[in-house]
Amino acid sequence: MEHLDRILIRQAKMVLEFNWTGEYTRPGPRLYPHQWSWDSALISIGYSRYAPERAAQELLHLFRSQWKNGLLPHVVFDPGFSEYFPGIGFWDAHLSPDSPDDHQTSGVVQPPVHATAALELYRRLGEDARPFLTELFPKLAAWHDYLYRERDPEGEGLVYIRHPWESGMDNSPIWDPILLGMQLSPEEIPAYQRADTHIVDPEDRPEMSAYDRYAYLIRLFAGYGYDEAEIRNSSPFLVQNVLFNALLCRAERDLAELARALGEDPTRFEIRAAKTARAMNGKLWDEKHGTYLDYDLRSGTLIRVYAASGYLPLFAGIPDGNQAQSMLRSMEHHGFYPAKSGGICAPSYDMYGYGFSPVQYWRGPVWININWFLLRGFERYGFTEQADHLRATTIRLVRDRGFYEYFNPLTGRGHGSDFFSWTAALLLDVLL
Ligand code: 9YW
Repeated sequence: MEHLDRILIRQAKMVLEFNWTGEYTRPGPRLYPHQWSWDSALISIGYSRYAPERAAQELLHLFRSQWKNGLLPHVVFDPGFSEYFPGIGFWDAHLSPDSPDDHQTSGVVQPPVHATAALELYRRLGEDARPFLTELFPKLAAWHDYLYRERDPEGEGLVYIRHPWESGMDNSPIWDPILLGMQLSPEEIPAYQRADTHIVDPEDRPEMSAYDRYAYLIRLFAGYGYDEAEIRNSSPFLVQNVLFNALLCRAERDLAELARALGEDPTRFEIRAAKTARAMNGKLWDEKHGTYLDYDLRSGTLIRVYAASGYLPLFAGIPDGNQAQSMLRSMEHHGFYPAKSGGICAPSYDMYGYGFSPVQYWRGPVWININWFLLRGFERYGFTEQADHLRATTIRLVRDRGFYEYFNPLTGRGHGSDFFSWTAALLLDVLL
């Protein structure tokens, strides 16, 4: 191993150590003081490589706040930190009979990478992981059952998200058509105070108008006591998201493998994973552009906005060989793979797209988790040259610029939170 890589590995471990609270790992020091759901799964993948105890603790701590109906909340609050919006009082999760009695959480979810993380740990630890798996397996199954039961009412194999934050890509241009259509009167906008724009440059963060809509949706859900049937009837935002369903499909397959390891029946997970893959190919595949698109259940139309998440089905093995080839061509053509023009891979949104910004969060910047999903996807399909290039780019970006939350795809400059945990964790996964 190269000397520079050894230094980088030491630094990455220091970032995770710095954010470790004794119970879970914060995504970043000031901006994100609580526990976030998909962050923890990705962080656990990094820990699996060198600190398996921590990997287990991270996931078990998160699942202790799972709701009684299986919902896994996107944030588990540390009540000691109040400088975060939206906090405990804005979510009012206690209005749901399903929320936990002894933990404070949000009332939306994030992409389900948890079974994938648990399988990663099992692969590293083998039989030593059995006690951890025995505890986590029923909770993972309840989480996936919740998604297929509550979020897929028509039994299509595609689950819906009901808030942009549930995709993990808060202000992606994918949501613009829906958010633009949500015309709120001043009385409909709840009173709130943002905390993020005091900590990092407001220019880098989502717009006020987007936050008004995020806040509106939260209060709408709280007003219904988080009753899913009521929300389904009334939420203006109801989307079958490519990223979420691709990661769910992969996680279902990984859960089936965990079931096999534990001597449980994997059949129901295998059947659901296959159904999700079929539905994605049937309903969300855009043959002309060689990518997958989100579907807006309210308008009954595909959302024709091209984002890097449209290529994540590669991570789950959903496209066949021909589709995968055409996805590769499409990435090059649509500015997601700007290697040839000297740009930095992979912008989160089409570099030539109308809503592109090199600094604004999910509207263009490079995110290490998206790169990691794509890298593992390229490897899966034998796209060795592209995988090598993406791996080298990702390592260089972090080595030269720091452990940032996201990076400008034109200049490489780091933005958002420094000492960002999943950047460190996924880099460790790539390097170790
Ligand atoms: C927020 C913590 C989270 C991530 C999301 C990302 C951002 C903002 O930070 O959300 O305040 O929740 O968009 O994917 O989990 O890192």
